[in-house]
Amino acid sequence: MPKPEFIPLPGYRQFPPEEMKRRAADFYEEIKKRRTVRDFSDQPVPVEVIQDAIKAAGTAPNGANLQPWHFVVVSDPAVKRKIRIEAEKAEKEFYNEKAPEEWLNALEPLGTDENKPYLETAPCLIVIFSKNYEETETGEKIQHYYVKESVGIATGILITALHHSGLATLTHTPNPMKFLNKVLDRPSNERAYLILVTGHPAENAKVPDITKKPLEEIATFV
Ligand code: IYR
Repeated sequence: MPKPEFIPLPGYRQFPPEEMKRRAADFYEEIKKRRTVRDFSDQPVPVEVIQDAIKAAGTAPNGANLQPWHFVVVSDPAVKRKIRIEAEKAEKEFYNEKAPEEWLNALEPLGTDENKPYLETAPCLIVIFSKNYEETETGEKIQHYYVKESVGIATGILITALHHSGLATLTHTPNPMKFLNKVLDRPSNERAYLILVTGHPAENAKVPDITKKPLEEIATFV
């Protein structure tokens, strides 16, 4: 990568403390309404919303600014169907054979199982791929760094952006996910990271009545 010029921080705004506190509190009020949804309606979503959310995800801090990610947006019903069939195959094995008892017990309160109808019902599946390296047109291999961390942060921003637009999401990780390279025709340097099921919640969508740990439990101020 050529050495960039250094420029004054673009678009930075400092807020007076009171305004800063209000903004922080407002954002918490907004983001705490995000819930993982498993009942989706088939109502379509504007592609511009998905495009802007992915652009937001693409601003994530990442290793050496090599941006080790690729997002595949699936709305074609035939492709969604293929993904559902393969995911349910993998999940059937997970729930019935591979998952240790302790893991199944941990999942019990969430009521998940091998059936994944939302992979077809939801209008949009965003399949996130991580890239451990990149190959240039001349065949040169460019190593990527902190790939999992980078893609995790980008995914967090993507979820936040979609929530901010009024869409619901579900992070789905069929195990294993190798089939996604084949179904979506992605190259071997890409590895499926997760499927972000995206859309509007079904009218009667229900979520488990669970809580988040309080601040004292998740943070220490020294
Ligand atoms: N991938 C499976 C199992 C699963 C695992 C965890 I950890 C969850 O928080 C939820 C589900 C599935 O999607 O059902």
